[in-house]
Amino acid sequence: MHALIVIDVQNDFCPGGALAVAEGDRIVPPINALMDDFDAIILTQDWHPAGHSSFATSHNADPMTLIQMPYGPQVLWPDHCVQGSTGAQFHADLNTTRADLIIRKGHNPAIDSYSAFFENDHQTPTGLEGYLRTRGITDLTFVGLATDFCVNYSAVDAARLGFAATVRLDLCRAIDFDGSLEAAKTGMAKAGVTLV
Ligand code: VGL
Ligand code: ZN
Repeated sequence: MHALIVIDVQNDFCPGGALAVAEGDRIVPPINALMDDFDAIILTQDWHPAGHSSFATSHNADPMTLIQMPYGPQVLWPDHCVQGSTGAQFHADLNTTRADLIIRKGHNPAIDSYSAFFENDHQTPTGLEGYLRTRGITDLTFVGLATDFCVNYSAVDAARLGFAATVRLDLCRAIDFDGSLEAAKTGMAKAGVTLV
């Protein structure tokens, strides 16, 4: 069983959004077209409460600066993907009808969650691993936003958990903050993720 995992294709990560990723919207039609090739479709949705601890505004700090949190370093982001907001909705053209599961992450006010599997403490599970295992899904292909953050963390966790993990780099787009894209590619390859 091979699942397509579509990471955070939401308005705030697309041009015009609060944390816009260049060309983030360009991947939507080819992702829709790819869905027919998979046994299962899973979407993730970044889903933060207002005042989330990953927001720069919560610390009176500038966006894109780094702070130390109890679980390690954390980039402070512009307010984005606030629960129930238009920015948190999926891109209007994304085919959400085909989705078997939508997993929401980042809802814990105190911990960010880049990965679809674990919050950024690397311990608190989202439940996705259990869902995949009980459905007999062994192979995962990742697409979506952003290559260097949520796709990267999700794919690395998947490989560490023993899933066969592939990232379609052509169907991802990156924030590329301070060398983060190159570091992510190196880290994913080292973790055993297949980069296509
Ligand atoms: C993401 C930064 C903050 C992502 C989510 O989807 O890559 N990046 N929240
Ligand atoms: Zn976020």
